[in-house]
Amino acid sequence: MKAGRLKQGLTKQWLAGIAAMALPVLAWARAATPAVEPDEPVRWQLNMTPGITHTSQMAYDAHMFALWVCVAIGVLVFGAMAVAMFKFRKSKGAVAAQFSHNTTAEVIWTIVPIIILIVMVWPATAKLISQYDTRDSAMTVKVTGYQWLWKYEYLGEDVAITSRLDRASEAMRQSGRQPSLQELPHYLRDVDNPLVLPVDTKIRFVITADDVIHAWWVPALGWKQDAIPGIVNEAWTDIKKPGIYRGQCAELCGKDHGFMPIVVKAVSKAEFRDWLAAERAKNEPPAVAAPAPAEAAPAEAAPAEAAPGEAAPGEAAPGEAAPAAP
Ligand SMILES: [Cu+2]
Repeated sequence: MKAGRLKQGLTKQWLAGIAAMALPVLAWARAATPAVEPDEPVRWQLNMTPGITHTSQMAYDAHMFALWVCVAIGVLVFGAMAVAMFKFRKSKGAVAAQFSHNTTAEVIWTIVPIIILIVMVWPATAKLISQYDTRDSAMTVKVTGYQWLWKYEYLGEDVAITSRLDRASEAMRQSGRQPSLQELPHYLRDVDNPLVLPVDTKIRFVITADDVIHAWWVPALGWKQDAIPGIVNEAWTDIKKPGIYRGQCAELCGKDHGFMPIVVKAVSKAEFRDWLAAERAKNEPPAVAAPAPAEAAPAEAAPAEAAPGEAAPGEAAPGEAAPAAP
């Protein structure tokens, strides 16, 4: 009788505990994001998204393949355990087998995992090699990380832009107020000048930094690349869907590390050509001035609010910074 009451009390305690834990989760789930952009994660999302590039699709495929291999192994192992526990239990009179060595069993449990690993490694390696193959790209963008903004140079196009936290987010963060999703749906995730890229184009990136190590990361593209001073890293992408894709610096780079977001605006090829022409026109000297020398570096023609590290000695001209294709 006493034990029964104790058990009842414990059950009540457990139920109350679970309910208390569920409350914040439910509240969090109800606060829906107002505008969901393509490939943005959504609340209660269980799986990763396939992304919008070749690389992200490959990562998704590798992940799904590995997941189903794990599911099959899980079903087999837990199934065998369940059968062993229920069919051969002591109460049914089962007696434990006595054996110390079984060469056949040992060979099987060595060979089978090796085969499974090879089956998984083979496609994963092919995907990895393809991820690093930057040959045959149609254009190159040089990305330079600064404390705390990004500079994008369209190599060979005489166009360079700097991209920093948008004014609305900056003002909100300086004010110390608590922003709401309605007021600023992309608080700390918006920039003044997004990186405009064409869709269905193989774009090569050369990525470096001017001061400390940063990392350029847009999850929808499917990769993240370190931006290291003195080193030029390479990456590539081919965006399949026009849209806005957001990311951020992924390397702790100083006090404003959390305030240097990345925004990629993927547009059609025609729209991109128009945008590029408009940017180039902005950088052209006024008609009254003497014609600029042909070798004027695009960095000199950058907007007025140029990067702090702009004039740093030893900063290579965009063309020089691009390493020869492997
Ligand atoms: Cu950074």
